[in-house]
Order: sequence, then structure tokens, then C-alpha cells
Amino acid sequence: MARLSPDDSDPLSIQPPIFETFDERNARLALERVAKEISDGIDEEIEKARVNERKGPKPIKILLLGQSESGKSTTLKNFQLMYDSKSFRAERASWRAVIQLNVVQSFRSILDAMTRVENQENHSPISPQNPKKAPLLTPELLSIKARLQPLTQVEKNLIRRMTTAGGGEVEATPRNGHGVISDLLPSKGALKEIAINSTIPWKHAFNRIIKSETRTSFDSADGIDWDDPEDPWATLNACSQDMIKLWNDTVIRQLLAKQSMRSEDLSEYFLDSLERLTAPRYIPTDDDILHARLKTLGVSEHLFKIATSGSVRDWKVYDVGGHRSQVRAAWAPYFDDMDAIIFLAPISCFDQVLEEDHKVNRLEDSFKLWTMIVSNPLLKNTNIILFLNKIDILRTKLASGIKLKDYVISYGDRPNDVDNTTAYLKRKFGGILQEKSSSPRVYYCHFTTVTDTKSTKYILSNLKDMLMRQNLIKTNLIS
Ligand SMILES: Nc1nc2c(ncn2[C@@H]2O[C@H](COP(=O)(O)OP(=O)(O)OP(=O)(O)O)[C@@H](O)[C@H]2O)c(=O)[nH]1
Ligand SMILES: [Mg+2]
Repeated sequence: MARLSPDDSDPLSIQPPIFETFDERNARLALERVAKEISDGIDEEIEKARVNERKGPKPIKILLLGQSESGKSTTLKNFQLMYDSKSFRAERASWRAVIQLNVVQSFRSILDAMTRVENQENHSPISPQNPKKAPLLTPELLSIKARLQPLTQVEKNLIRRMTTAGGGEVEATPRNGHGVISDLLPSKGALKEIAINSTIPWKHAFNRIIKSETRTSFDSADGIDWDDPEDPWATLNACSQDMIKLWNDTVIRQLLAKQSMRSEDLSEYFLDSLERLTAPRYIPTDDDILHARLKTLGVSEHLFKIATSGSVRDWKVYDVGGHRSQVRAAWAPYFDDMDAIIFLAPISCFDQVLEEDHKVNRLEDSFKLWTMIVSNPLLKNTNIILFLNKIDILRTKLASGIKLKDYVISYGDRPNDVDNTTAYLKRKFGGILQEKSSSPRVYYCHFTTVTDTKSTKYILSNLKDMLMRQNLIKTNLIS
């Protein structure tokens, strides 16, 4: 019979007797094996608990969804500004090249629009009933156009530099514009849009075109090589006055409106700030970075450490590429285990079509995506928060006389103002949620302009409090 040693402090330790039979020996060994398994199991549990304690509680996870150019990456930038401003500002130097490209590409669109008018005028037949009219573009506008030709080279150089520096992570993808339904679609030719593969932190890709090795602080222009002969600032600066004149010319504005070129296609925010953007030592501001356009490819994960009531929690925010070629099957693996989805629907684009399919209205596409998300059974326990975004653009659009009822027939004769149109669209999205939701849900809906940090900060911080509270209830820390 096995005996426990009275001296041994380990109760599971078994001392062999001096004499034992074969059966006794087997029984003792079996008992020792069981005792060891139990002891190992306990050690493993203790180690697991230790690791978990070190890791802290599970991170809170948020997924940003919506069609391309709905404002997902801009919402992520707001998260960065609020909870990781150091890394947001560390990217300042890299955003400079993106903004320069946004500017020259807007001018490419304007110059293309002028060329189309010239071609039309040169080719329209002249007859006694249709006499030759004075050309729309004055000699002065034409000579400005000629002087702005170097911008084409700047565009090419910037794309080449970014794609080379990005080492395969940065791509130049074709851009077709959003056009306008049943209207003359601007033929933008080979306009390319820079896209970043989100599996890497993008600033690392661009670090190779900035002086990262000489960077000393993260909240300044350090990293911008002011003596870099390849930096296009000199050409931009030389073209500055012509660019300003062209953008502010009434004939050009009419021409752009006639060709249905919208502020979204033209980075209007940057065109209104040309004097500042083309200055010799231009450094992007926070607002500039929020307005810069860089298309996302794939899915990227961003970690934030957020402090609330004395403790620090990990938050993971996932940003996805919304372009149809990227999505939407790629989103599904991320549905599992999300605490919340922020769904962005840019309601200003009710008069636009998808860049990737000119037969599909962008608002209609948002309704479809929203239906797909709220009805997905994998998401039945996930909070879904709707951002009806780009309210600033909606306001300008409605004020310019563009009517919602021309694109959303059911809107009927309701007043074409911001209050009524937003309330109507909020009801439409809410109706879909009520009808199609995979589980009973609270309808969280916000009118947003995510390029406005102040209002977005308020919304995101309320959202953070709500999720934190829910998470505590879930983990039974409070009831
Ligand atoms: N005026 C205005 N511009 C906005 C707003 N939200 C986003 N934008 C701009 O719209 C452009 C596209 O925004 P992104 O955040 O890159 O869009 P996205 O959803 O990440 O697009 P993909 O990466 O292609 O899926 C950027 O230039 C933004 O600055 C808004 O509320 N108002
Ligand atoms: Mg994006």
C-alpha cells in the first residue's frame, strides 16, 4: 500500500514502501501518474491566469464599414487624433505628398474639363442656323491652361515616387470618377488613385520618401526634406497664382457645374486653400490630413490604449477597403467577436453613381449594404451604429438646387432642405433596420461630418462610454 510521507509538505507526493508486491507497485505508479496530471493541470491553469492577468481583459473591437469614400479611414483618423495623437502627427510629413497629389489631380480634372469644351467647340458644325459662337474659354484662360501643363509631370512623379517608396504596398489604381446619373460623364482618361495596402502601417511605406533617419520629434515638420530636389513644392509654388485664378474663375465654375463635376471629385477643401498649400514650407495641419484622400485596400487593425475611470483598456479598430473589388466577402471573417460596427453611409451622394459601376446609384448601394449588415445572423449580438455622413456636402448640394426627389422618387414634394431630407433618410435606414434586423436592436444613428473633428470627437467619445459600460456589464463587473 502506498504511504504518504509525514515529513513531506506536498500532499500529492507519494513515498514508495520498502517492500511492495508487483500489484502494489503498479497501483502506486498509476496513482503517481494521476497525481502528476492533476498537479500539471493546476500549474497550467495558474500560468494561464497569470498570462491573462498580464494581457488584461479582452480588447473592445470596432469595425468600420461602408462603401468606398464613405469616410471610414477619416473616422479612423479621428480615433487616432483622440487616442493616439502622437502617431497621427508622426505621419504629418507623409501626408504632405498625398495632399500634393490630391491637389494636382484636381487640377488635372479641371484642365481635362477645359479640353473637352475646346474639342466640342472645334468640332461643332457651323451653319446659318447654328452660327459660330464666341469661344467659352478666353485667351487668358487658355494661356493659364498652357502654363499649368507642368502639373501633369508633377502628378506622374508623385505617383512614381509613392509607388516605388511603397515597395508594393502602395498601388496606383484606376479612378473613373463618380459621374452623375443620366448626365454627361466626365471622361477622366487614365486618372489614377493612390491606394495603400492596409496590412502594413502605411507611414512605414512612405517613410522611405521622407527623412525618417533625421527625425527627432514627432509633432513637427521633422521628416520633411526641404532640400529634396524631387519634392514638387517649387513647381506648385510657381503655378500657385495661375491655379488660384483658374479655380476662382466664374466661367470655369460654370463649366465644371455643367460637366457635373462635384466637390467630392475636386478636393474642394484643398482648392480653397491653395495659397497655404503651395507655400514654400507647407506643413499639413490636422484638418488637412482629415481631408486627404488615400484609398484603402484590404483590412487593417489599429490598436488604441484608452484610459477610463482609472484603468486602461485595449481597443482595436478595423478599417476596410470599401471598393467593390475589395469587399464585401473580405469583411465576413471580421464579423465574429465585434463589439460594434460603425456603418458609414455618405448621404450627400444621392445624385452620384459608384465609381466601380456607373449603373448603380451610391445611395441605393448604401441601402443594400446596410440591409446586408443588419440582417446578417453573425452580427446579431453586435451593436450597429449608423453614421449618415458628409452632411456638410449635402448642405451645399441642396443649397445649389440639386433635388433629392429627382433621385429618390419616394421623397415626393417634401421641402428640399437639410432638416427634412436628413430626417427622411434617417427614417428610411431605420425602417430597413426594423424590418430586416437579425435580432431586436436599438437604432443608433448620427448625422456626421467626420472631417469636423469637434463634432466627431463628441460622438466617438459617447460611443466609447456606451461600449465600455456594456462591456463591464457583460463581464459582470457591474450590474
Ligand atoms: N467634406 C467632407 N469630406 C469627407 C467627409 N467624410 C470623408 N470625407 C472625405 O472623403 C474622402 C474619402 O474618405 P475616406 O475616409 O478615405 O473614405 P473610405 O471610406 O475610407 O474609402 P475607401 O478606403 O476607398 O473604402 C476623403 O477625402 C475625406 O476627407 C465628410 O463628412 N465631409
Ligand atoms: Mg479608407
